[in-house]
Amino acid sequence: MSMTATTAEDLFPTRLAEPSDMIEREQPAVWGSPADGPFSADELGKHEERGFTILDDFISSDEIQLYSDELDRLAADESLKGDARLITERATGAVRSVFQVESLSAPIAALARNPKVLDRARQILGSEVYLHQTRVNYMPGFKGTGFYWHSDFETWHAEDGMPIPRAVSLSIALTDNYPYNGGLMVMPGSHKTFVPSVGETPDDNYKESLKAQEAGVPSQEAVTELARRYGIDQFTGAAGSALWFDSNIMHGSGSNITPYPRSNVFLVFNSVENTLREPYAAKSPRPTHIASRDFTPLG
Ligand code: 6CS
Ligand code: FE
Repeated sequence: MSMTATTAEDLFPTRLAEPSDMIEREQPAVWGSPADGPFSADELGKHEERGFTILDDFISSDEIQLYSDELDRLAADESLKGDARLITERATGAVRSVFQVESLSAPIAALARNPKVLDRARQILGSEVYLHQTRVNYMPGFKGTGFYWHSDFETWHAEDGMPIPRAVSLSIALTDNYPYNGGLMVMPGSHKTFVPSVGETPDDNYKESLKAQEAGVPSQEAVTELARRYGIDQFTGAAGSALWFDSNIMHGSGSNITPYPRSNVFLVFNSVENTLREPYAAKSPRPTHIASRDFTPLG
């Protein structure tokens, strides 16, 4: 099999009528080498094996303040009310996410080009990269709701037309992540296994899926099998820590009934050799504020 997607062949059939076998992925998670950037050989090896890397103190306290101020500004921005880029909580109407945030915040646009970010994204993906999706997430205390288990790549493949899992996400924590305030759970190593989902993609699925994902999630049997194979880890870390994770890793989060809110900046880099086509399992592509079709390399 070719490592780059040069044909329109669908290597990851999903949103199927019937359950089907899991697919063992042939593509690596790490496409570059130690000489290409800041990650050491050891870090790259662990990233390949586990599908994620945590870097403590990735940003300084001044940077935490800068981006937190941007989050506060965006959440309070009256001109964004009713804007498609703003996603609110079903139950409370509180701001849950703001998408395409690099177009709304100069500091976040600059962050994506900061060498400590961009050089690592390029190193993992072994090519020039562009921004597939960006957002800031707000999980309030007491009433924050999580996301059921999913692979991001499953959605990006089915609904956005991303050919193969050659994308990496960076989540930078702006608040402390404890085991108990709705933090992300991941299954280490699960990025190697693609779980086809059952059920057609509803029209305009994105209007609901960014509040609570229903289409494209794995069956309970599949989650049970993956947990048996890989176990479950939780991302904890102080504000300023970074989580780099593979596009296909199985992850999810619970709700947050603690008083401690959780917020992060979330940047998804895709390889310029893996640009989007037509969706593999949806009638029409999602809007570009959720899945960019501007494939200009970051530089
Ligand atoms: O839709 C997206 O692009 C992202 N959001 C959800 C809830 N699932 C897939 C992916 O993580
Ligand atoms: Fe996700």
